[in-house]
Amino acid sequence: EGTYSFAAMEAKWPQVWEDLKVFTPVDDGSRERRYVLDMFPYPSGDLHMGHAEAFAMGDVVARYLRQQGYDVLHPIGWDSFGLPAENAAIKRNAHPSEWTYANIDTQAASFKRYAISADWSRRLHTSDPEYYRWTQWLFKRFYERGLAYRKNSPVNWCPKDQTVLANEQVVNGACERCGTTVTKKSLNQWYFKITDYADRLLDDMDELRGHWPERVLAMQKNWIGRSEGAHVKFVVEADGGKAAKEVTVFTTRPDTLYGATFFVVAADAPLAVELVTDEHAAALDEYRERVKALSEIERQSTEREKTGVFTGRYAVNPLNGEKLPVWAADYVLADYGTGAIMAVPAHDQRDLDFARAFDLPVRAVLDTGEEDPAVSGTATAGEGTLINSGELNGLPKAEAIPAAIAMLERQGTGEKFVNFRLRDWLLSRQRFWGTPIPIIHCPSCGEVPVPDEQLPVTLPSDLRGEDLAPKGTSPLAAAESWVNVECPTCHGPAKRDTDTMDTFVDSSWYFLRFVSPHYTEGPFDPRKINDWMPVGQYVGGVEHAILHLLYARFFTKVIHDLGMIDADEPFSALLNQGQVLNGGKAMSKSLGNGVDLGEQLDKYGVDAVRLTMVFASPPEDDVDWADVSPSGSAKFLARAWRLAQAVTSAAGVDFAGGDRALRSVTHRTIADAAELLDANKFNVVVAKLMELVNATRKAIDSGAGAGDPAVREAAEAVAVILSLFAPYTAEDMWNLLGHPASVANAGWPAHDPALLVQATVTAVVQVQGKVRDRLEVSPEVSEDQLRELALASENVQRALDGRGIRTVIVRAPKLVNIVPA
Ligand code: ANZ
Ligand code: ZN
Repeated sequence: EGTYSFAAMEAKWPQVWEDLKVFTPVDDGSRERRYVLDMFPYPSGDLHMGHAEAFAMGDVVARYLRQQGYDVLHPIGWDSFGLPAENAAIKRNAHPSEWTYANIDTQAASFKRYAISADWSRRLHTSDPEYYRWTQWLFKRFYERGLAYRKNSPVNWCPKDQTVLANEQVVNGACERCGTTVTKKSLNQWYFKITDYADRLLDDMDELRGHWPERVLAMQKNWIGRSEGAHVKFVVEADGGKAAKEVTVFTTRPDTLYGATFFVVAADAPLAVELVTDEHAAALDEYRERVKALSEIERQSTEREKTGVFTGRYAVNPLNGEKLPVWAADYVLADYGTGAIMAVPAHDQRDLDFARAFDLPVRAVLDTGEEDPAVSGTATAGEGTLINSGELNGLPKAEAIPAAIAMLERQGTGEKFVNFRLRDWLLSRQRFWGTPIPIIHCPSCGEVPVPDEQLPVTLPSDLRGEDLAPKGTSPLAAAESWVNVECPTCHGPAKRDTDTMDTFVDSSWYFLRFVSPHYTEGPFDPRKINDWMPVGQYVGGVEHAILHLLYARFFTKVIHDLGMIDADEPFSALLNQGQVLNGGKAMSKSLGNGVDLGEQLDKYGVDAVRLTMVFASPPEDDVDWADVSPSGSAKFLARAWRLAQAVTSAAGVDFAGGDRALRSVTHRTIADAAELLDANKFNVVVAKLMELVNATRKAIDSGAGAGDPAVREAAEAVAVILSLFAPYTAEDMWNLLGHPASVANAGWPAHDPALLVQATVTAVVQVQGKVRDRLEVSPEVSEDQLRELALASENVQRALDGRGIRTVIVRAPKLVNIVPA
């Protein structure tokens, strides 16, 4: 008799699984396919508690689908380009690949110990030339379609990391990575034209509703930020030595045009400088300096007092010819809409605050029944009818909007316009450890893409340490033998583009590469891709709610448009697992509340840690490690394991003659677990499993006994269901029960619906005191049900022989006595 030893199991089973290729899909179409994917890790150090939680959840899904008979693709790889490797290389005078691949090896060993049911033969790393060759190839296809382009533009610049940041990487005006205040710099940068896909990215979210967390969809919707309204052209009159100029505004409220009393341009936009008269130029300059020092958050705060300067110019309202003073202010953003607005203080609070600060007129044009905003200081935004608005008077707001647009269109001064908050994706990085942009700049030919057959453009291997330190230009610029090349078109001297790609590019298509990671003729095998895509269940943290998921959706749509895949959404279902906290707070160095995953695994075993992650809460909720009990999980696992040890009947025994009460619990657990798993209620499944283990133990100790076939049936069901959460214990149980490895492919046990109903009792039916029938009924049968069943009995009807009924006495569930009239 052995005792439960997680260490012995962890030493024994991984090799068996590897030899049997248990987690490699057969991929031959003989079984329906399912693709389950966890967001791939970044190789910083070893795995941590967060990985342990996320990958436990994804593995439950993969293992469950495998038990259900699907051919499951559950791959693993690494998102292995990125800044931390480069910083480590600078510090250690090394090449970033050394740090990266050493960490990957560490993490891979931990994943294997953690028994992720991954197909290791499909392992990929985005920093491998075999991978980034195809990232470059895809970039070229985007480029050919006009979806990758270069433009000179002010960009977010981190003075410490010396690199450009995407808007998304600027958090509260500071660099997401190092917290340094971000400044602006003008650079020639590569962009992906994601804005071309804004409508589709928004509309196709309908397909995802119900399968993705509502909160993620809401965040994407808000990020895309579709606003319906109009573009309206105002002419800023010639003045102060400057010529007249047409300036367009974006407004969602063209119905309020008659209520515009002033005009505002973004103070930090070039337009402000262009418009200002000489007289006001110095004031504007000074104001612009002040604005630059503010963070985006401060600028957009509605709490802050409104500031601005008059430009000395007037804009003419196209509908009524009124002259509106043009101001420059920071509450109007340079990079939203057109960077200029018509201000309607009566109906827009920001404009009203500004009007009150600078004593500008307020004119209500919508009668909403509320107090006059000029008096109350509160802009009115409700429904109402138009006033003070010429030909629009009397119209309700909903009709006035299209009417105003129609007037503008007739005049040629405006048109309906849909504005998006979404910006094009800035993908250039002036860093080393990323995918080189496959473009050559030739003095005579201009931008020349590197021919496909010359891909990949590999990173030079001789740059290391200080060579990689930020200098404001890409470190690649210093690698002269790498930079200077022959132009593929004219064969004259030319230079490689020295920027590398945002690592979000690498992660925007890795799920496609997993389908055929060793394919050499393209990014993926066209004969295979539609077999697996889209991913049926994607699992990852909510921190990727916007960028990664939006970019992956964009890539998938473009690749779909290239005719390369059928799917135009990459992830049919998304699960955001919660975080692992300690003491109610996220684990962090500064709080010193980090929990080391390796130590937990050493102490409690892999299975106990995995089970705890899953059992502690629904998968979407956070787990507070201070509140959980891996030792409780470990005790439960040993208890389950001992069931298998106790069973004395032989494998293959017919369960039919087994104890009915225990069989009923087993079959109910199997049926409930499947339903709960389909709804991602993993924690409840574990609770049910605990009940089944208790019931089985009771049957062994004080009921049917260890030799009863029902006990074997229960122990086998425990092993199969447990294999989703605690693969080592389950495999060991399966082995004790006399089955060959692996329990992972045992198949989900079928449940017998007849066994789901509880055992019956016998109800006696009497007519005039004589027993006329016996009915098998549920112990829960109601009086009414039992009365109906008794009266429906043929024997009873024969005994009544057409007589009416005086009374029926029912004592559910045992007795019915019928007294005839
Ligand atoms: C006149 C007006 C009257 C407006 C009114 C609103 C209410 P969303 O919905 O976010 O798209 N706006 C336009 N561009 C802006 C910019 N660059 N910076 C700051 N504000 C800007 O908002 C569109 C509205 O925000 C536009 O409609 C404009 O103000 C303002 F009763 O025009 B509105
Ligand atoms: Zn050339």
